[in-house]
Amino acid sequence: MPFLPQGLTPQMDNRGDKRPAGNDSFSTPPGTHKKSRPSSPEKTGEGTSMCASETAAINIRNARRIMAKIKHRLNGYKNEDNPTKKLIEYVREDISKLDISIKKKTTVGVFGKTGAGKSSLINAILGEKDLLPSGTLCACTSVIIQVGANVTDSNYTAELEFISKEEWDAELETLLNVLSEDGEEKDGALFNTANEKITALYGEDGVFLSVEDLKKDEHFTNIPEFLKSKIKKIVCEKASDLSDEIGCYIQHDDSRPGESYWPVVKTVTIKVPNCKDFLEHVVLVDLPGTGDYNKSRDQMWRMKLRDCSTVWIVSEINRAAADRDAWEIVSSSITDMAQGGECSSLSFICTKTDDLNPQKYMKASKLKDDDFHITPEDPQYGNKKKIACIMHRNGKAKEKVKKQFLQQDTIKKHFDCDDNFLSVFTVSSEEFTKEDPILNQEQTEIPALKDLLRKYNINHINETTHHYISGALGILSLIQGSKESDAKMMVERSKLYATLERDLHQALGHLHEYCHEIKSSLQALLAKGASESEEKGVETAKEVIMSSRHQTLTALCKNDGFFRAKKGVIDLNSSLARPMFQHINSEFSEFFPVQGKVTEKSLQAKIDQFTIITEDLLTKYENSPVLSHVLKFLKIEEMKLKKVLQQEIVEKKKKIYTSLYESIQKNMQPCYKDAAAIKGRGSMNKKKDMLRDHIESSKSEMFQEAKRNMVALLDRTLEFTVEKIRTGLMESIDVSLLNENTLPFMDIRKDIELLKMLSQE
Ligand SMILES: Nc1nc2c(ncn2[C@@H]2O[C@H](COP(=O)(O)OP(=O)(O)O)[C@@H](O)[C@H]2O)c(=O)[nH]1
Ligand SMILES: [Mg+2]
Repeated sequence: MPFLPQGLTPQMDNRGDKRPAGNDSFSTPPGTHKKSRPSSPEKTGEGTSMCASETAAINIRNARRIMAKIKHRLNGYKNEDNPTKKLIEYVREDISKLDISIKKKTTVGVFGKTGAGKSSLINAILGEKDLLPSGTLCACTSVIIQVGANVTDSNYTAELEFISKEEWDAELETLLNVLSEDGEEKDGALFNTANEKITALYGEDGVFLSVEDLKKDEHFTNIPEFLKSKIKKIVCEKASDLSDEIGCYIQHDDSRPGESYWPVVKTVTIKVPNCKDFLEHVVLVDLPGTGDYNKSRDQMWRMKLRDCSTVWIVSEINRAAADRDAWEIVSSSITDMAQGGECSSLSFICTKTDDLNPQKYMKASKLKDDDFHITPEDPQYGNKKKIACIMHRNGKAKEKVKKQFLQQDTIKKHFDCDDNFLSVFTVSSEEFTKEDPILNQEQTEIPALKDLLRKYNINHINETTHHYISGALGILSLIQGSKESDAKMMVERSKLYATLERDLHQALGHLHEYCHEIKSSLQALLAKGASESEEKGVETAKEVIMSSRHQTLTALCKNDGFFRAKKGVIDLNSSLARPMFQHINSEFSEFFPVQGKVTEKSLQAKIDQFTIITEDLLTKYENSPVLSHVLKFLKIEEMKLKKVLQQEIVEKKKKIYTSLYESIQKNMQPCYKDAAAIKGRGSMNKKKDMLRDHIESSKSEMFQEAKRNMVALLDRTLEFTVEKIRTGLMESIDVSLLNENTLPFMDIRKDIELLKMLSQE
């Protein structure tokens, strides 16, 4: 069958890709700067998701109102006796706690080389073609840009965070060193970056100034915030104004030497109005792939990456299928995304799909007009041909990228890659933004990406809403369960208390056993890994040292063993630690999976299974007018506790995993510092010797210490988990069963009915 391109054959489906049918411009909220697009067919796909988020938002508002009323009514009981007062206080506090966010924002990491089209893509998604500056030839800055929604007013804002003045002073020394190197030791890429940084900040003559002169505050009168280590805030009414203002902080501009400040900027956080529906709980982070050896920016880069729940790899469609670099960036940072992070899916985004010459494309692909069912007589022939070619190439690119992904062994090894793990998009930001596009919006696939963001946003809202409403119902159950307390009931209460206390003790015992098992298992793997690191790790590290050029070596030392060069990452600590990591990686992923799939062996599974409020118990007390409510309250408290733990464990597991690396880095640090300070003739060899000697002399202790630290951290996390469940549940059990306190009668049947209705929507 000949290939029938989309758009020409409306009856065809989306060929299995994940794009939901939807057309963007017709459901943008009022006030969004969007022009109408007559060439696009109107669809309502997005409408449903908008409604869902709106409903959830209304529900949570209503639930809050109900709970505020309850709190207010509790205020009326001021003169109660002591135990009751305490109970009232507990309930009031519990209501306030419902508002504490249980979920952090979803971070989307946008990866890609300079020029790949990241900024244009983000602009297109935001519907703000002028927001992020795009397209300058030498935009090789390494500023991290975060974009989120401004939900408070209609301004465009930016917050700039600078590196510290001390750090810049230290970097200046390195930069001048790089610039003064000559002959064989000169490293072109480093030299250019150093040159650019100095000229950007100080102008053309900067390179002739001494370190002392360059350090002077007078160069920074335009950015007093940098000297004071403060955040600089910029607020504008229009996107283009903000773009103009932030340009000099994020972009290199050859034509304005001395007026760019990007070398001292660490992150820029931009907030955009009118995008609440897809960015309220989502942050897009532009993670530039270019390297320059700035320590704190590198740390920030890794920290941000560890926070990403999904990563977008952006690459031009022309290169996409063969873009080794794009996969390389991911592979080289894989553990910061997997075990050391919380990434659970990847999207590969092929950009600039409109950039195509139909004649050449058809010739190269051996395609004829017939294949596209078009004839030159058609008045729309030219456009139809181009659209057909674009869609044809898009289809092919998707296949190729997916095929290529199958060969990415590193990535596959670290992630549990099911069919949903990778999605591929073929986008044209240009066509999406143009006044007279030939592709309709759907074909540009920008709406599909926006839908993806919207989905993250809605998930967040739904989860928060669910948490609030079920928590509120729990509290109301407690109120209902605290209003009757004759002698007979007190006996019943004590009986239930004893049962729960016993069951809790028992269940925690099982959890403890499990913790012990995973601890010993990790310990054993680490021990094996440590002895292998002593051999193989040390060997590889020495090779890295020996094969590094002088400036790379210096950069490596200045940057505590980690250097993100333009060509890729060089990491001495990783080389040392690799065998240890290799030994634990797969088991570690089993204990702490992040991809929503809770493996049998995982701590999360054990927590999920943990319960002392069993179905049997609920049935047994089903008809008790008081205790049935108490149990409902406890069940919900238990659920809430588990939910909070789930998030905390993800954060803790990242720390456990990275502790291995950090231990080794810490052990090496004094040596890096000393080596970096060696100057003068023959300094390269002296540096190499120093590094090798240190590794050799400390290897027997270094890896053992890393092992001990990791096990200790794991131990603390497990202990924390068990203790949190114990104290949390015991407190709830105490408050609901132990005391003779009763709440004054409050008729809350209506409120419960209302909340139940909200929870079902
Ligand atoms: N034809 C075409 N050009 C694009 C598209 N997206 C970006 N570009 C161009 O590609 C260049 C680099 O884009 P930019 O967004 O700055 O890339 P970044 O460095 O990854 O942020 C600019 O000249 C853009 O105009 C697109 O969809 N189609
Ligand atoms: Mg850019």
